[in-house]
Amino acid sequence: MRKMRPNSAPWRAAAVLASVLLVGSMAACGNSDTGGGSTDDGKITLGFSQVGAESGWRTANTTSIKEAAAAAGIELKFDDAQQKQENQIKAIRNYIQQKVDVIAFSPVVESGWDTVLKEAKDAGIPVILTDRSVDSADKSLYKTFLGSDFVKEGRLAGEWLIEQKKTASGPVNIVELQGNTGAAPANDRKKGFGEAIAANPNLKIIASQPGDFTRAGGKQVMEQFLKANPKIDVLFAHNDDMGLGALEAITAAGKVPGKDITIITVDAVKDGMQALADGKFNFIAECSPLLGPQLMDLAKKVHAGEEVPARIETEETTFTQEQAKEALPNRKY
Ligand code: GYE
Repeated sequence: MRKMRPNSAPWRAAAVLASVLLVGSMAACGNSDTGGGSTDDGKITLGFSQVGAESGWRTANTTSIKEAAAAAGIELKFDDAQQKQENQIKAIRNYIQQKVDVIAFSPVVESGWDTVLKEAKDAGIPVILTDRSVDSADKSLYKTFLGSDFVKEGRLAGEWLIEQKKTASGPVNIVELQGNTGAAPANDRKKGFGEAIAANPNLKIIASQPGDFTRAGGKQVMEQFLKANPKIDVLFAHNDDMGLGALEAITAAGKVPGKDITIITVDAVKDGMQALADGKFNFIAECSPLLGPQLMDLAKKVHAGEEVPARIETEETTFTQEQAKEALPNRKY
């Protein structure tokens, strides 16, 4: 298992090299006197199916992928599936038909991919999973999975809460806003958090519902939670956006976020970090969306038939309110 920060030196070096090559090839294109063949010949076409545009994380991820493709001289075909598996399957089938060199996608849910992945394999097109994984038993259906350890993120969130509540003598009522049903980060963050808080029987999840990773979803479900439960001590939201939506519901209910209700989220996008620095959130487990440069590097490697690690894990950290204040000025997303 290889761990590398997306902005670490080797990746930066790769990005610089890629842009040098790109500029070089563009210069060659512009010079018709060279007599050489089309420089487009060697250009890799990558078909990418994105989940949607549901969150700040997703927007940053899409930007990272588009910028990295341009920098690496890769022709990107991009499709936004609007959080629907059927749209992703359609996009992947289109890419197969168009005979792209490499297919990459971030699966909206974990199951139900075997048929389309088999079609890509039969067509000889390598597939890279990025951000989220699939539950296919046949690991030969894709080359690698690049992304975070979502179970760990949930566990880090739960461990922080255990530490905060270690002296609690009575019940601590927790509500949970889950990501979209069936998504790897929803399943895994729930699992990691649940396992960590099991260490203290006072900590109880009294309600847990999907808010689909959106602000609107977070707000709406939090309103229901507040109506149904007079005593809520903690909110664990599977991403910043749902936590930000929930803030509105909490304030409207006359409670003070970050004080009356402890709020823990995942991602650490700018708006989430601002809420943390402002004392409205209490803790964030980071999840980096800056996967573009690594993805382009992998696309080149699998296209060249090179072996790549089966799993590449993104390195991430956690933030308290104080740490958020320090990190905010340099936050890239
Ligand atoms: O946490 C959430 C987004 O798959 C890691 O999807 C991603 C998650 C991210 O909508 O904000």
